[in-house]
Amino acid sequence: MRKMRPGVAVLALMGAVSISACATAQPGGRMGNFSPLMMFDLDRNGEVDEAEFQAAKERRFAQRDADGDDSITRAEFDAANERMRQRMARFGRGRSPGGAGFPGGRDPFERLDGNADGVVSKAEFLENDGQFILLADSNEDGVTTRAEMDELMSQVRNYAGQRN
Ligand SMILES: [Ca+2]
Ligand SMILES: [Ca+2]
Ligand SMILES: [Ca+2]
Repeated sequence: MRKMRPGVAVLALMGAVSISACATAQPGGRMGNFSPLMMFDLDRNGEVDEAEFQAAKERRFAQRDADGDDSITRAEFDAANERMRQRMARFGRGRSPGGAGFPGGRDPFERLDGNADGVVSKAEFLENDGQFILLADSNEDGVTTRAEMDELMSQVRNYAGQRN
């Protein structure tokens, strides 16, 4: 019995994973082995457990909260994304992953901003960031493995292919 359906939930994820979907569309590049799991796999052992997931979200929040006031403005969020784009460009990717809009529809900032007040609080970020990690944990053992993430990614790609 499969818990996950490649439908609404996957569609909701597509904004979050659009960067990796672009990366895997270029299998010959050096980013061909990129997985969104890596953004949370702090010890690089190929899986993310619950404590690591929380720690990674704390770190990701701190990376985006440039002025350290425990909230992320749109400007801070955009600046952090720009830094990520530049880092990915150094990995040899010619195309900017942020340039093509968000195939999932919703802007990632709006998805994080739960109460839509234009600012992402730390509580909102910790609640909403990286939900695809939880969704990918198909056997619900609290650990998301690279294989589980690859499975989710292939479902997202299949679903995107059906829509195009
Ligand atoms: Ca890990
Ligand atoms: Ca801030
Ligand atoms: Ca699992």
